[in-house]
Amino acid sequence: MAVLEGEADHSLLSDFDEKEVKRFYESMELARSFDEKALHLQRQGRLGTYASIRGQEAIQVGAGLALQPSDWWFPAFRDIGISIIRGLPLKNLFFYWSGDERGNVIPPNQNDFPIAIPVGTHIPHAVGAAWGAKIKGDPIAVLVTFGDGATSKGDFHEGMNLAGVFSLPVVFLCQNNQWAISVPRSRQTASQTLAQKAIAYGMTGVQIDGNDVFGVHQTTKAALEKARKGGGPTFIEAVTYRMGDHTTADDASRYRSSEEVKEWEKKDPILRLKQYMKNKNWWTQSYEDQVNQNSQNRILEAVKEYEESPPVDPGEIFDYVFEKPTPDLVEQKKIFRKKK
Ligand SMILES: Cc1ncc(C[n+]2csc(CCOP(=O)(O)OP(=O)(O)O)c2C)c(N)n1
Repeated sequence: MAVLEGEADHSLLSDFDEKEVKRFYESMELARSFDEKALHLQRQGRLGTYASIRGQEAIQVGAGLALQPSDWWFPAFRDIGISIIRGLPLKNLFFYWSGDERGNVIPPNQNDFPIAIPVGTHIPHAVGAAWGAKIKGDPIAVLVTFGDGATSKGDFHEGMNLAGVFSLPVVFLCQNNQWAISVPRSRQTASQTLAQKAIAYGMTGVQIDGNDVFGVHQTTKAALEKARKGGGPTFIEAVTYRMGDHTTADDASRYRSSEEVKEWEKKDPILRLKQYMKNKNWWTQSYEDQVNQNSQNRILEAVKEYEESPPVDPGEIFDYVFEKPTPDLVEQKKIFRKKK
C-alpha cells in the first residue's frame, strides 16, 4: 500500500535529485501522451494497427535513460518509450505505425536496430552484435527488449545460451506484461519466474518491479555497466501489466477480467511517480500542465509533419531487398511500373 501511495523504501532508493526525477516523469508523460494520440489517430483511420505501451512507461523510460548513445539497442514492437528517449523523431513512429518504411529509417549515429515485428527474432541479432563488440574490443553494451511471450521462442533460448557461453556484453530485458495477446503468463511457462531461466544459461537473472522507474533504471544501468566492463550478460524480468488491448486489432475484454485490469490501474507507474513527487513537493498542477502542453506541442508538430509528407513511391519496395537487385526483382519492378 505504501508503494501505491508513492512511499519509497528509502533503503533501496539511490539519490535521484529533483532534476533526474523530473526527467523520468516528463519522459513517461511524453510516452503516454504519444500513446494516447496514436490510439486516437488509429480510431480516426489516420494510423494503422498500433500496439499500446500504456502501463509499461516506467520500464521503457528507466531502461532507455540507462543506455549510452554508443550502446546498441534491439527493439520489439511495444517499445516506443525507448525509441523516444533514444531520439527517434516522433514522426518516424507515426510513419512506422502507418506501414510506411520511412519510420524504420534510424537517424545516423543512433545505434538502434529497426523494430522486430516477429516475436523474439531480434534476440539472436542482439547477441550477434554483442559478440562482434567483444571480438572488436568495443567497450559497449547491447540491450534487447522483448515480452514474456518471446521467452517461449527458440530464438530466446539460443540467444541466452550463446551469450552465457561466450560471456557477451548483452542485457536481456523482458517486459513481463502478463499477456502474450490472449495467452496468460501462467500458460507461457511452468517456471515460477521468468528470471530464473537465466540460471540455466549461467548468467545472473533478476526479477524487478517494472512499474518502479527508479528500480528499473538502477538495475538496467548496473547490468549495462557490468556488460561494458566485460562482466557478461544479465537477464532482467521486469514485472508489469499491459493496460490496453494487445493492439488496436484486439479486444482484451474477451479473455481477461475488468477486475484484473482495475487492480493494475492502481499500480499505474505514472500515478505512482507523481505521488512520490507530490510527497517531495516537486509536483504542482502548473508543472503538470506545462509538461503536458510541451508533450502535446511536440506530438501535434509530429502529426503535422507525418500527415503533410508526400507519399513514397510504391515501387521502392523493390529497391531495398538486396544491395544489388536480382534479375527477378528488376523484371517485377518493370511489370509493376507498366501496371501503374
Ligand atoms: C514469430 C511470430 N509469431 C507470432 C507472431 C504474432 N504475435 C504478435 S505479438 C504476439 C504475442 C507477443 O507477446 P509478448 O512477447 O509477451 O509481447 P507483448 O505483445 O506482450 O508485448 C504474437 C504471438 C509474431 N508477430 N511473430
